[in-house]
Amino acid sequence: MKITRVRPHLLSLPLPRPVKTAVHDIRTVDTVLVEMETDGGATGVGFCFAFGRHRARALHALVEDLIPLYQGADPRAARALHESAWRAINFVGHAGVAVMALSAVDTACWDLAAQSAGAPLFRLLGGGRSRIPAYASSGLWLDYSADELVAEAQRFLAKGHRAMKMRLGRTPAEDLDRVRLVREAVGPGVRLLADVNQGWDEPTALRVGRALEPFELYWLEEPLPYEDLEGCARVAAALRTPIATGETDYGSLGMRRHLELRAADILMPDLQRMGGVTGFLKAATLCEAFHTPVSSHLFMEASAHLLATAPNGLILEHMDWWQELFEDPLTLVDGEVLLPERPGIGLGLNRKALERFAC
Ligand code: SMN
Ligand code: MG
Repeated sequence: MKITRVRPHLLSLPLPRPVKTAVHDIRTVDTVLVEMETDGGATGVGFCFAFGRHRARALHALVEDLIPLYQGADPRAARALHESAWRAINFVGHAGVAVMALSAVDTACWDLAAQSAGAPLFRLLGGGRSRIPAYASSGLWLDYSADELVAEAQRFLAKGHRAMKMRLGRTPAEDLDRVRLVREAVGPGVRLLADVNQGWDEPTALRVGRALEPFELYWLEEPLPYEDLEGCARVAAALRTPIATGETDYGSLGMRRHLELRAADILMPDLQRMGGVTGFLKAATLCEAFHTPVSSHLFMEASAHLLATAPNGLILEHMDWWQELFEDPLTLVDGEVLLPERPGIGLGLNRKALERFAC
């Protein structure tokens, strides 16, 4: 079995409305989707993205750079191919756009490896769970009015979600009021998560974090600038609410720094910053060795398989921005995502959407 063609598609996906967090102001999700074909006629899919077309063009160039390494190779050697690609990008760096581009290629390659085994990816990897708890994350943004927050929380419940994430980082008083409002709207039985997107300093995190404790947040995410791991460790040690971080760091070594410093209670490796399925598996195993649960960040399509595989896989971030690209998007039942039983990642490609979003 041989990879005969690797095709990167540059896409720009519009959002239903601009997205605002303490660090993001997003209008389009500029995506590079990688289609990888074999001589047997199978197609594997992976993608990476950035906010901004020029940044996505940089990703596209780095995917093109990796194509000669994969073309002609057997996709069942996904891990070995990742190893050679990792060595090849040494000079440009094991972080940033090179790793993000590798992630898309590595994920497409694993999709093919699982297809060739006739198994869904999570089964090829030895996973035993066919559903995984998920939390709604495409919403409850920082600029929503109080009415919009409540309406969206109710919409999530109506869709079957039993967990959801809101964003913090306005004034401390507003943050407290907004958490109270959403908690009252959803009731005590729903898991409510809050993401500060690095918007606080340490004293604010300690003060507001303590004031939030009566609302029983499932977790408090990225309270501090991502590089302040020591500060985050102090916040995690001081608060009763679990702290989740990790989405902004690169590679399993990035996760190791968090683990060694006990910077958080839960880590959330981001597929594209881990360098794809291969890197995510390493990160999840490392977390397991440190008795730390893992969640995911965006990329729910491949991450669902990875969390279903990891014994320490906790909960999946349900972010629907890319759903339209797939023929058979993931389905949610009673707040859990069902793992597709089709071979590979198992979602197929929606060709019409590829055309519609092409740049
Ligand atoms: C997030 C990341 C990227 C874009 C929007 C929101 C957020 C998350 O940090 O965890 O979903
Ligand atoms: Mg986040």
